[in-house]
Amino acid sequence: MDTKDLKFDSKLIHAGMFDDQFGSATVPIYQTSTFRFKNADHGAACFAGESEGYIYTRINNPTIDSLEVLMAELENGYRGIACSSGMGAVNTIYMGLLRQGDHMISTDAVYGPSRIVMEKHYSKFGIESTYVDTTDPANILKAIRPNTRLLFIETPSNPTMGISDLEETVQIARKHGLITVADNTFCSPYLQKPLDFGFDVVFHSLTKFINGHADVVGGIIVSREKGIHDLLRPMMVSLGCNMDPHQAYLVIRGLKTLSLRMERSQENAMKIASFLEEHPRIEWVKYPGLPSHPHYELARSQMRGPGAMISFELKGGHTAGKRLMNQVRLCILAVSLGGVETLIQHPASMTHSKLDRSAREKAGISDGLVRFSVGIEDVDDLIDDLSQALEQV
Ligand code: LCS
Repeated sequence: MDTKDLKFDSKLIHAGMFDDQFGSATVPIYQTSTFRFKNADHGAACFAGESEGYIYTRINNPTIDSLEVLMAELENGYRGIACSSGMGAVNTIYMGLLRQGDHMISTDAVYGPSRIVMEKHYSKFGIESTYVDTTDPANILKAIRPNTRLLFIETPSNPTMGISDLEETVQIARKHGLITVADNTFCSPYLQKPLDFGFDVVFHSLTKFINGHADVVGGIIVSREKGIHDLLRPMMVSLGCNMDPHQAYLVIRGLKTLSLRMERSQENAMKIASFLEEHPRIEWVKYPGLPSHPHYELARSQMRGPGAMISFELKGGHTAGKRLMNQVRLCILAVSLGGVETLIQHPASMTHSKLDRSAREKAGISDGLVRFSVGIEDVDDLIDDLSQALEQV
C-alpha cells in the first residue's frame, strides 16, 4: 500500500510494511546474516546493483529496510540508514561527509560523545571543528571559514535545552555552501521535522523517544535527497555499524505508539516543569514549554510541542542536586532518555563528564544542572516523588 499521503499517525502503523508470502500483519524478523541467491548470475546482479535481491545483513535486510522506509516517511526524507547506535549514525555522518582539511561547525552543547569523538579523534585526520552557541545565528556566521563544509546542530541541545533556529540555520548554510545536519533525538519526528526546513540530513538516537521502551540501542540517518544518501549508505556498510534485524523489529514496534507516548510524556513534563519552577528549592528550570525559556517563541514556531526533557538546577548546586538524585524512588537514576519511564541524571559527572570543565561551562552545562526525562507514569506520582526528594535536600 502506498502510505506517502497518509497522516503521521497512520504512517506510524502502516508505513514500511511489505507483503510477504504468509500475509503477515506486522513486519517479520528476518534473523539471517545472509541470503540465498537464485543462481550465480543473480548473485552477480545483486552485487552489481542490477537486481534488488538481498545479499548480506550488514548491507541490507527486509526487517531493517522496513524501518528505514518508515523513518524516511515520518521525516519526509528520501530514505533511512539504520545504524547500531546513535553514535554509529554520528560517525557515519562525519566519515561520509567530511574529508581531510574540512572544517565543521557544531552546537557547543551537543551530546558529549558527538563532540568528544570529533575533537579527540577526527582532529587526528586533519578535520577541524568549532563549537559555538548555535542558538544565536551570528555565532555560526562568525565561525564560518573557507574550508567549512558541515553545519551540525542539535536542537533542543542536550542537556541545556537551547533552541536553534532551523530556518535561519539553513539560510546561512545555503549562502555559504554548507551541508546541514540536525540531531533530532530530543524531538522525534512527531515534534520536529528538520528536513521540512531544508536540512540535508536528520538523524536520531533511536534508543530514545523513537523506540521509547529503554530496551534497544540504535540510530538512524535520513537524508533529504539521493545524493547525500548515496554517500552515507556505503559508509555505514563499510564502518559495519549496521542495525540488527531483531533491534529493527523492536524499534518498529515501539514506533507504533510514538504519538501517544510523546503526547503523554510532554503533558507530564509541562506539569512537572511548572511544579519545579514554583518550588522554593529550585534555582532555575529550562523547559521550552515555559514562557521563561529564552527561546519559548521560537520553540513554539518550529516544534509541535515542547517535548519531555527538562533541565534544572537546585539552590545549593551540585551538592543539592546529588542529594535529590539519591532520594528519588520512582524516578530512575540513569542516563539515556525518551523512554516510558522517568529518568534523572547529572550531565557534568555522567553524560558530559568527558568534556573538560571549561568547555562544559562555556556551553552552559553547570555542575549543578540536573536533567530529567519525563515518562508516561501518572504525573501525580512523579510530583509526589520529586516533592519528597526535594524535602530531604
Ligand atoms: N544524540 C543525542 C542527542 C543523544 O542524546 C545521544 C545519546 C546520542 C546522539 C547517541 O546515541 P546512542 O549511541 O546512545 O544511541 N544520549 C544519551 C544520554 O543523554 N544519556 O545516555 C545516552
